[in-house]
Amino acid sequence: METKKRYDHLVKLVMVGDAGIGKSSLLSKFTSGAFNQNYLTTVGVDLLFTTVEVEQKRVRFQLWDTAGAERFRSITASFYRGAHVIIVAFDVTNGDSYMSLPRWISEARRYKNSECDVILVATKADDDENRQVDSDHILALETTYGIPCVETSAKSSKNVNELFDIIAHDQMKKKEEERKGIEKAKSEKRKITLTLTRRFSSFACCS
Ligand SMILES: Nc1nc2c(ncn2[C@@H]2O[C@H](COP(=O)(O)OP(=O)(O)O)[C@@H](O)[C@H]2O)c(=O)[nH]1
Ligand SMILES: [Mg+2]
Repeated sequence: METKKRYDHLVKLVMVGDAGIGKSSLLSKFTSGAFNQNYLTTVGVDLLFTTVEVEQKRVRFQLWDTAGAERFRSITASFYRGAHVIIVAFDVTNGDSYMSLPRWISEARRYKNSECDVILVATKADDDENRQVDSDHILALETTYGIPCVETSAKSSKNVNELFDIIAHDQMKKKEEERKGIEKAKSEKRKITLTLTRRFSSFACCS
């Protein structure tokens, strides 16, 4: 019996950034809707799946968490391979994680495919009391790197679904355009072949 495909588009997304900045919390909030203050350090679990619907199409997310490897800077090229989206994250309550961004961004740019998008995500936007990175610094990031930045909070849910919704929309549009591009290229090739055949046949007829 034929099994029905459970999604229309698959998006491989990897998330990087310093340890303890809330990467696992954000991914788990998005996939399960839950936030756990005592979230344990990610050990072993490094892959989550979830599907969202965008304009009657199902976009399947394959979400790669670092499984604690970022602690030892032991993330390898294979982690980034085939990613459609890389989220480089930092924590607004942790200035060091903001200072680490250039390193993470250059690593992402080194390993990513040319088609892969990089997005900056600020985490823990709910925690005003401990905030060290203000919105002006975040805006400056966008200008410096030419990469969009979104402020989120896994705790308050701020921009969590919105972030992944935008990514899903973007990726879907990109894939549809790619598909149309391929179809257009195919039909143009057909046109060229047809013109050639016509030219040759008229040539043949007059010889
Ligand atoms: N206030 C606040 N704390 C958060 C948020 N997200 C994560 N945390 C806390 O930050 C700590 C590290 O989170 P975790 O997701 O394990 O970070 P990771 O090492 O980057 O995966 C945990 O104690 C979380 O409860 C958030 O949005 N707001
Ligand atoms: Mg983690």
